[in-house]
Amino acid sequence: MKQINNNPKKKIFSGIQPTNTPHIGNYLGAMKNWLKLQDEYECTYSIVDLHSITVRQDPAKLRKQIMESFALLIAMGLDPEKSTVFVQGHNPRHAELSWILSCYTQFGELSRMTQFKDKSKKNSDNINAGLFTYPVLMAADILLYQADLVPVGIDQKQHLELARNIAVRFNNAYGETFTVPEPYISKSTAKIMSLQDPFAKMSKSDENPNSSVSVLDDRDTIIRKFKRAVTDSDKEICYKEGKDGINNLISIYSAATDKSIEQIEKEFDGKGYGDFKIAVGEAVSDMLKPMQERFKEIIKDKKYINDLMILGAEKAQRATFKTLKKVHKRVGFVVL
Ligand code: ATP
Ligand code: LTN
Repeated sequence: MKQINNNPKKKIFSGIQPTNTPHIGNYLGAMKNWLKLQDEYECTYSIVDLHSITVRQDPAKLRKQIMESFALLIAMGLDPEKSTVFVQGHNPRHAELSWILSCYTQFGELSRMTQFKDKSKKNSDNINAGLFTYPVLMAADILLYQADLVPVGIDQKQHLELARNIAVRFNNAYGETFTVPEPYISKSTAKIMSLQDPFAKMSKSDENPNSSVSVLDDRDTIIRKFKRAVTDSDKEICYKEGKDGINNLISIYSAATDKSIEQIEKEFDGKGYGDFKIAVGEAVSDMLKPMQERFKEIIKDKKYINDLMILGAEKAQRATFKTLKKVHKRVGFVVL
């Protein structure tokens, strides 16, 4: 008899590019939420290697970073049995659905994507077609797994909006095929700013190493980077308009310690920026320590990582067979 599940868990999909070691912006803006959601939802998390080659990568370095990013997700506490943790390129259905959805996406829509505009300015010698169609691949990632929710930082909101539009357009043309996904964005950590420029997002591709804290930085490096963080010439540690550097540090400290802004303002009442910056560095280092220790163990065991990648690939492929077949039928392909 067919089992009827009246209360299926809602589905989550998210991804991170293996372009560099994740920074605390990636961790607080996205990855930490991934962990929080894994018990309540059916989660699928991916190292999106296909996305990363829209910008030139050194092959040996990319391979190492895919292994490391995957190991970090496990070290962070994602459970590969409970959730699906996999490398995007290990499930060929992403690229296949991406092609189909690109025929349901307008050139004008893609031209409006602010990340495309920013990245083409930064990589003016390599404005390739992949950089332009990248949001379609992201839509395919999400829609292929029928995700209800997508935990990301605020910079991905526009891409998610596009994924929703593509889903609605396809559903309207062919009948219900895709779940229309919602963004899941944590307010206080949606956009962690650069430590060197509080008006720019902390970014993996920033050339200044002092602008971001990698999740694998050691304690001394973390504290040194926070000590050098650009703030203002004021003295008061409080969260208010115009104090962008301090506001960013308060958000980071709050996320690392689970203290509220009021508690933090009270704690540092009468103290100077110097003390506060050291406290933020220490708190961030404490937050990252368990993950760093597990990472050191996992990364030594290549077979373990490989086996988990195979498990993830199998689960990802199994989860997407039905949806892609349905899409083929709906558009009129001959399904064997
Ligand atoms: P780049 O800046 O080089 O494009 P990235 O730092 O944005 O890279 P991604 O792998 O593209 O890294 O992003 C992974 C996740 O981290 C996404 O959900 C993204 O929204 C989130 N994220 C990235 N930067 C920040 C940030 N500064 N604050 C909060 N979340 C962020
Ligand atoms: N585009 C995202 C990474 C990404 C993603 C996804 C995030 C690729 N596919 C699907 C959420 C869901 C980025 O550059 N941060």
